[in-house]
Amino acid sequence: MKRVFNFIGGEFRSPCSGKFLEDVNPATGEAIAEIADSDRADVDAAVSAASRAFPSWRRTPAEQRSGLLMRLADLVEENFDELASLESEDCGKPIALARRIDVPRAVRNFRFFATAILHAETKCHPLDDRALNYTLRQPLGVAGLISPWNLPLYLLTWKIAPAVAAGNSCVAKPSELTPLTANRLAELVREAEIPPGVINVVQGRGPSAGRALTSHPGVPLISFTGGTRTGADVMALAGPLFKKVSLELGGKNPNIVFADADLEEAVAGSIPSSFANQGEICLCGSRIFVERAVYAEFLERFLDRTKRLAVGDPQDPATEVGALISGEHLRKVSGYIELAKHEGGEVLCGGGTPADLAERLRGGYFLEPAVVVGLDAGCRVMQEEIFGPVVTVTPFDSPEDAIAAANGTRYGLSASVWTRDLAKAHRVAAAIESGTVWVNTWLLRDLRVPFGGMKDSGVGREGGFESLDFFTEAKNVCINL
Ligand code: TXE
Repeated sequence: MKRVFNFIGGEFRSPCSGKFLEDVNPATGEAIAEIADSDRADVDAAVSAASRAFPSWRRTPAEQRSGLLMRLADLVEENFDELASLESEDCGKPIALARRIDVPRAVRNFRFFATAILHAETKCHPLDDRALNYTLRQPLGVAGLISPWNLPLYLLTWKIAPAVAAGNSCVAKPSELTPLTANRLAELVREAEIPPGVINVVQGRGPSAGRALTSHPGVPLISFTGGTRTGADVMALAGPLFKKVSLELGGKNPNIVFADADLEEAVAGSIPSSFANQGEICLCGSRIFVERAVYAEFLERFLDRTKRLAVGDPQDPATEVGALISGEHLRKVSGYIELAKHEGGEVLCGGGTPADLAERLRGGYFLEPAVVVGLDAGCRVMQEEIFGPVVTVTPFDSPEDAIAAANGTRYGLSASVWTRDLAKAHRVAAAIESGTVWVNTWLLRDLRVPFGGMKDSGVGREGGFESLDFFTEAKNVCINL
């Protein structure tokens, strides 16, 4: 079986303990690789390698750093098909989605930050004729980058690219559930001739490798994307060490459809916002609120489309909904469908195993997309992040109702609003407590804009120059005139 090692100081190394974990294909339930089950000793080795690489990397001219990252972007693009296939096999997502979103976005992440550093500017504050204050932005050292399993290559590169473009070295810890594309990326890092130690990858579990990285005294900065509970643990470990921390956590995002919306567009947009990547995207709109006048019509059209989604083999280009990440996660999501019934909801479609799965997919973690109605806004199914293909649809009577319902959870990551009334769109967008509000669209990302969550959805903003700010420290130089 294929073995996945750590990538430390430009070399692939066995974990110090000699232990490996199984990596499972979610579509079949079968092991496809063994991955390094790293611990503190491996993290120490990776941080040492990154610390040794940092002084010369930070002095490497921006144009040269940029050139190396552009070369890496080209290599990701040259290996597009292989990476898309690996991503689909490792996390159960439809290959069409990996081709449309994950791999192109990884290429864009590298190109975006490789070019952004060529245009960086700094501020100068003249203090009358007495002094000039200018801001020097400097890299911090070794960046600790912890990423999840739902968009493995996309989110890993969203952290690596700005961190190293800004002149830091890094230790990345991908999710233990999806190690394969990070491993392939490490091979491409070597092929791109990025100096050894600038980008290191430590594979393994959160409680061992992840915690060791978060608490390592040689790592002044942690960028984390994952579950809200894990984020709290990361903060608790990093806080007393005064690390710079960015947390991108879960969501329970509202998707609000007003009666004056283009209903066809709202329905068409609500399908991917509910079920893309099996609902395993933190930005998915898992709570749909529809103005009562069009509720019945929306629901009918939405149900019709949901029932027609092609659920099955992730490697089939026609598949629209693949397998959930693990058996444990499938049980958790299915548990919420049962809970919805107990809480007084009605499951109008989905929630079962697709009937016509091929023989080799029978051990996979598939779930038909489910639509639930009739729940109260305060119940657990409408409050807790499910992170699967389960969506609630609820009517509302006024913009105030919709805003109150949208804001009535502990989360605040993103929202969608569907309306033709421009003034209403602006008013509602301003009132919703979330880091992003999309109007008449979903998941339309511009890499220049700040990205992150309010409330329990996270701390800090990344995106564009804000990412470069996060991965550097501002120093004020005051020149007495
Ligand atoms: O994520 P974890 P899990 C949500 C979603 C999901 C839940 C749990 O609701 O059901 O989180 O998912 C590493 N110290 N999201 O358990 O555990 C871990 O190895 C340091 C939303 O898979 O948060 C992995 O690399 N690191 C989310 C990463 O953290 C730790 C995407 C994320 O894993 C650690 C994924 C620790 N104590 C899940 N424990 C989003 N915002 O997109 C784990 N890790």
